[in-house]
Amino acid sequence: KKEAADSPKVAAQDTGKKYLAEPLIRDIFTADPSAHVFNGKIYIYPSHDIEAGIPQNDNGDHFAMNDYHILSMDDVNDGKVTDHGVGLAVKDIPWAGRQLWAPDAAFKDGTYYLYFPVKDKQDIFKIGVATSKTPEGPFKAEPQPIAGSYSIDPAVFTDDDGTSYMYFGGIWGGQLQRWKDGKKINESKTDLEKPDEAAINCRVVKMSKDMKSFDGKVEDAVILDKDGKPLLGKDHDRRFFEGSWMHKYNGKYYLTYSTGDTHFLCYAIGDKPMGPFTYGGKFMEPVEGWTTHHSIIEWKGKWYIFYHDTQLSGKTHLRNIKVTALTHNADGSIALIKP
Ligand code: FUB
Repeated sequence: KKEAADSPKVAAQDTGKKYLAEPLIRDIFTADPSAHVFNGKIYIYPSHDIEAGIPQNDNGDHFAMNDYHILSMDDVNDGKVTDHGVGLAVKDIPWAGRQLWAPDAAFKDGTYYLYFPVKDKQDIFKIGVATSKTPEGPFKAEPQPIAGSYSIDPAVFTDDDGTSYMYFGGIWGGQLQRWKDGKKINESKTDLEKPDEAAINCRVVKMSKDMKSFDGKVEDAVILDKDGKPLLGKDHDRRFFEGSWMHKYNGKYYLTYSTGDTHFLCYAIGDKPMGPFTYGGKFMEPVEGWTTHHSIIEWKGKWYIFYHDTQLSGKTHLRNIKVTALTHNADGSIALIKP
């Protein structure tokens, strides 16, 4: 794994708070934490890693998760986490086959929505939605995946005008390379295998008012370099791989994501929620373990990143979630975190 080269600024870590950058929960393995502030508390929707005994491969078969535990914190400043138990399980999703990967959640008009990627019975990743009247669940899944969905890692962002958008996708085991304009195009196990052409983009789509379907066409969340050219497939240090998140800061839209096989978290900035976005830099160096996946929230006027590593197990498929401070610099960049 490499060191990030393009950001000289290092985020100040708050060493006075011992839980920062330490595992938040130790009795189960958790990963891919999507954090949200609901009802004045922080709710975390993570993957629940288990030892399934499946050897590690590039397809991610070793990530064979079966359910989600929903967690909450009264305050990011005390590090205490409540585990609300199982909020949704594969066995309760009528269309699901295997592998419950990184989820996200949203709230609208008295209902909480849990969005989840899982392979269907034909082993194709689709994205489903489940609902609950409480943020901690339990959630009830809709009988079918969201029409027009594919691939993994949904992240739902609601803009100031109340419009919600889903960002999604992940290449390699996440199968995004198999799709174009909503249709299956190939069976590649990695990417488009066209290193000198534009890289595969994260996808973005407006959510319908019912939050259970897409409103309009799934678009590419295009990431351009400083010269306005799309990042290329061979640009593994900067191109989108998986694990997107959206947050708004000072009126700008920050698309953040993992570069996968180069293990960075990067950001790209846009003027509109659906892009295009201009690549801004790396903001987290590689963590322990192959995957890196995050979410970003504002809490009491400060910004935090929830992420994971493998500190507790040393195994790439048995991860533990963490939180630490995130700093926006005055020039709009995000300070580099050295985990
Ligand atoms: O947890 C399974 C997969 O690993 C996620 O969907 C990816 O983002 C990566 O973290």
